[in-house]
Amino acid sequence: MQETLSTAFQPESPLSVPRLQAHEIHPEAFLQTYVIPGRPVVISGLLDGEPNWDLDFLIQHLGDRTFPVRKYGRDRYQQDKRDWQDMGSGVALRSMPFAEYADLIRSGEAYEQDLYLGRCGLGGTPLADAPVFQKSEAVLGLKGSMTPLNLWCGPAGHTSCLHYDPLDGTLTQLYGTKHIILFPPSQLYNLHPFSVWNHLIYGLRRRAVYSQVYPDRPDFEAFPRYRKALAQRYDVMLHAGEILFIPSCWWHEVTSIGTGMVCSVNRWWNVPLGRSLRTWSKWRAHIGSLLALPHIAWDLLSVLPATARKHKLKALIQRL
Ligand SMILES: O=C(O)CCC(=O)C(=O)O
Repeated sequence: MQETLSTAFQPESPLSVPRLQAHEIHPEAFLQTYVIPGRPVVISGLLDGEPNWDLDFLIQHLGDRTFPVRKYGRDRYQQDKRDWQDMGSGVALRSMPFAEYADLIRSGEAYEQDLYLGRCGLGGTPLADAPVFQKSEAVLGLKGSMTPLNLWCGPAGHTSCLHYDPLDGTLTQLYGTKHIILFPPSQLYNLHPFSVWNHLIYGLRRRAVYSQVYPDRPDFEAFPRYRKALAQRYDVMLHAGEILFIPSCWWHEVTSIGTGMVCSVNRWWNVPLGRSLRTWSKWRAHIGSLLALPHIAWDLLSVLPATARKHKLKALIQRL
């Protein structure tokens, strides 16, 4: 299988995210130290005894379920992001049963075309209520989940580009390793985000929560403020059995490393009110979504008379 592309640029001294062992955690202390202020943290030892979520395990539990697979295309990362017409959940989708996608991973085609199974809800599948998640969420004292569990799975070498989410997230690593670059919300403008006005033209295909910078191949001439952001860069290697708490509006770029398949599950959580109100990035994301509404309404209207209406509606909902 393929090796991950080597990176051309290394920051001088990235910061590191604190790590906790499951037995050290008290839910109230976790809430006060990490959730209320919004600090990222890696937790180990909560998934001990969990079976390997390798391809055979996933085929056994999800093989006949159909998922929307994102078609990124491998040459995308050679392009200037300002030329991108879509990103994240806005990219073109191809629906297929998980077993078929697994074949594409095994044959190397998923790597060649950068086909990624991103943010696929596990609701209604045999893995939806896997006890391991209930146990780990209870230990962390997390309450107010806003979404079901989502699967993020694909070939090593895939990168989910630098972006932020308006909700708190827990990313649970189940197979393989992901390299995650993080920046705090304070670096919003130093990361040169796409403008919110993009949403008027592109709807949710080009999002204001994405950065125009490649953090490991920066074009300092085009994006000079990125130099300042580097002083606030954190790097994490998230291994199978570890959970990363990503507070709302923390920027993250996630790269699957090594060889073969890499798999995680995430969930998003309500943000404590005080932090939610004072984080401008969150408001900005919501303003972007509001500006996208006319475009979404237009997409909906144009889908209604279409022949493959059900399929196109599904693709639209996946983007939201
Ligand atoms: O694992 C990935 O590829 C991306 C995950 C992500 O963006 C998240 O958990 O918020």
